[in-house]
Amino acid sequence: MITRREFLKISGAVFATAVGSKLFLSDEFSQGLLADNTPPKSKKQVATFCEICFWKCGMLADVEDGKVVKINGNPAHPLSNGRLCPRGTGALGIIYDNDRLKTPLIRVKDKSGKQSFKSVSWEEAFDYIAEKLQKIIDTHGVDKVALFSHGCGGSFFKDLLKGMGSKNITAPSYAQCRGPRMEGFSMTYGRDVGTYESLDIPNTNCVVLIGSHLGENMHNTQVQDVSKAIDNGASFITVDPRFSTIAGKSDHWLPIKPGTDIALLLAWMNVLINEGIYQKDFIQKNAIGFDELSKHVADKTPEWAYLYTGIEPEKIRETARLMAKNAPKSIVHPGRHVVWYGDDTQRARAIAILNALLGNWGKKGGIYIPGDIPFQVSHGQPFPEGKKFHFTDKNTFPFASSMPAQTFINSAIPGEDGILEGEQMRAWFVYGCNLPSTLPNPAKVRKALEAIELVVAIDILPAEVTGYADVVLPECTFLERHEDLEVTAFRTPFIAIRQPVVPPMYESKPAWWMAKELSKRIKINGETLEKYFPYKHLEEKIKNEVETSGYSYVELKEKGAIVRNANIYDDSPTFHTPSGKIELFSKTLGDAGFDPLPNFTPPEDPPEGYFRLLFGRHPVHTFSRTSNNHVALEIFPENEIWINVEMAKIMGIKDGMYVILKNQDGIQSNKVKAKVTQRIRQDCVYMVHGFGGKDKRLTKAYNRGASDSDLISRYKEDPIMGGTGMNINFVTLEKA
Ligand SMILES: Nc1nc2c(c(=O)[nH]1)N[C@H]1C(S)=C(S)[C@@H](COP(=O)(O)OP(=O)(O)OC[C@H]3O[C@@H](n4cnc5c(=O)[nH]c(N)nc54)[C@H](O)[C@@H]3O)O[C@H]1N2
Ligand SMILES: Nc1nc2c(c(=O)[nH]1)N[C@H]1C(S)=C(S)[C@@H](COP(=O)(O)OP(=O)(O)OC[C@H]3O[C@@H](n4cnc5c(=O)[nH]c(N)nc54)[C@H](O)[C@@H]3O)O[C@H]1N2
Ligand code: SF4
Ligand SMILES: [Mo]
Repeated sequence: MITRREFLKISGAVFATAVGSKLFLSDEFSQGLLADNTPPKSKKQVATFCEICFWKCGMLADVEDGKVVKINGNPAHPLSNGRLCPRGTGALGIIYDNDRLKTPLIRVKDKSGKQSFKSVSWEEAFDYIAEKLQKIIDTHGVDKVALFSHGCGGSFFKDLLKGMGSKNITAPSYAQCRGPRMEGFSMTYGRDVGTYESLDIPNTNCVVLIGSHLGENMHNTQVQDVSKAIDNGASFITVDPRFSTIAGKSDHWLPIKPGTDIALLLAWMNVLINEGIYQKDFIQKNAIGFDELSKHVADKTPEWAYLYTGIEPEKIRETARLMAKNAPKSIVHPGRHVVWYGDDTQRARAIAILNALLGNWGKKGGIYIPGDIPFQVSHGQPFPEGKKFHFTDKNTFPFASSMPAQTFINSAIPGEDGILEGEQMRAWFVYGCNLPSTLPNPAKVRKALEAIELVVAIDILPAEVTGYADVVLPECTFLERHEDLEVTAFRTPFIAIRQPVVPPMYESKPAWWMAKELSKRIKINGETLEKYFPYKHLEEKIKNEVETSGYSYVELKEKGAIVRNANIYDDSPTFHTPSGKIELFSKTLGDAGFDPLPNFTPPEDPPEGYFRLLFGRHPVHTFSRTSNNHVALEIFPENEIWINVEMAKIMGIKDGMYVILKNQDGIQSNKVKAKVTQRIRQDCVYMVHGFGGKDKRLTKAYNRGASDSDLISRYKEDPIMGGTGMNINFVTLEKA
């Protein structure tokens, strides 16, 4: 068999098949490392942290003769406590994936206009980007340059953009994920609950989950916390249209009608206030707007909520009393992926208010105050003020603390969405985001990717998004690179290191190096941007930071983390809201023309014959990131569509049968296996996100299961902060 490198030596180019105006590369020439059965000559263990999701657990990698053979949880790292989730231990399937990007690629056209990717040197790739980008900046302005980013290495490209003077930095993990929660909690308490939700689950007596499907949503530490709470006898109340894994471990499963959670939350408040079982002293001392809230929920009785939610009034009362009985050791989980119906900031507000009535802020078994660890970041040159793209009014949201990613899509195509010819965005860097499977309305995302003059994709795999790029930069995997230190406020605040476990394979390189090399080639006002990357090697920077902060770099390298204790409870917490109190009633929202207290509006019902399409996580997969990982695929090879047994019977659909989904706009899915089950309501169907790969270059992901994203042709924007509610699509099922 011929290896890719030999092949490139022969031809200097890689075959490609054109799709639309841009192309997908087919790569039949990759070949993995051969298994070696001889006993190892050298063995070592290296500490680092994971990047298979963004929880960043500490790992210890066993390396034998330069090859990673096993990945373990780091006992000295507070996010893993010696354990990893199955995705973390399956990281070998990422580093040794034959389909990895191996060299930089540039899109070229032959005489007949046919496009293909050409494998080039790093020099050539950088020079190509720099030339195109410089022209765009000089002609159209730096405000036409943007970055999509998800993951640690994105920070170096953020610095590159900031150095250029562009403020156009977006992440789908905001408006397609936890943005509404951030804004809802910030408006109520003056801060969000943080990336590592500051929930004292191990010490609590009652946890309420509004859809959060912990255990399938596999954030390691939180799942460990949940099992501690279960061992301690804590009560769980799970609200989910689907009997999730955690519903199976709960005292109460409330199979709510999708989209009606605000009604339930208001009814719970009604019970707590009506029966006088809320934390009165806490509210009196810490909150404003109780009288308004009290009036607001007076008629939101359990009987009222029953009409919308389908949850029996007595069940609503019983569960309200259960949370009140345990307060303040009682937590309503704020959720994480909360962009569901377009009224998501208001639902987050309702959750925040309910938590306030339980008086748990700063309390043991409640929402703790994360502790900080002293640390001195070394900065390069200060960044210029920076310019933002002139977004249309429709794409501007009053309370968006980050830029919603879909507004970038809406700024790419001249003649659409009010973007005039010549005023569109021109250059995109895409770091670690697979845009067509991440943003709603993927048809439009693909069109935008085609319209953008220069697309640079930085990825480890030939993910679909790279098929739309002009230049593809192959990053080495997280096991092969340094990153900035992870300095984290937590129950036990810590500093953690990512360092190469083995050297990068192929021609792949770390993001810091790419951004630094590019910085040498781009000039603003006659000066290059290298001053924003004031180090020869990133390790020099992090070592310096650790040592000037008074810690031992040797210790950090060896242990993987430096951990401190902190006092995380506070009986007199401070709230950085305008009033300095918890704002049950939000004047800020009211003044901006929004409901100052959350209101419930019933969602649109599915049309006759249609089901609401719901989606979520699987314990061994992360989005499309693991859809090509053979270790994960051995455990869960393809996604399924969950359908209620009664509905399946009526439709003649049997368990395990392949079906095609068609949405309200006529969009069809790949074939996908039906999972006929009692564990879901009759009005909705459910599937795991991240499947239905379309790109043949991902040999293992190609054509496996169906893509939820493709069926999300509609979304409803949250007018407060721009979150894209994606649970508003409906599908029918037909036998395949
Ligand atoms: N339909 C639908 N859409 C969703 C969701 C859903 O459930 N359904 N979930 C939403 C949520 S919660 C979120 S947070 C977002 C996440 O969406 P994104 O921010 O796009 O994140 P991922 O899907 O993880 O991005 C995957 C890309 O990162 C690449 N990658 C993996 N590791 C590395 C690396 O080390 N370096 C680089 N440079 N690239 C790497 C992968 O190959 C892949 O192309 O999606 C949202 N969109
Ligand atoms: N294994 C694994 N774990 C992950 C990830 C991963 O990719 N893989 N991704 C991580 C990321 S980035 C995020 S943001 C989180 C996301 O994880 P979560 O925040 O837990 O959220 P979702 O994926 O939106 O939740 C889907 C659940 O909500 C239910 N649901 C749908 N509609 C409704 C409704 O109207 N009301 C209620 N009450 N429930 C509803 C669904 O049935 C499903 O059980 O997971 C994280 N953890
Ligand atoms: S939760 Fe799993 S995938 Fe996420 S960082 Fe931890 S080990 Fe990695
Ligand atoms: Mo997310």
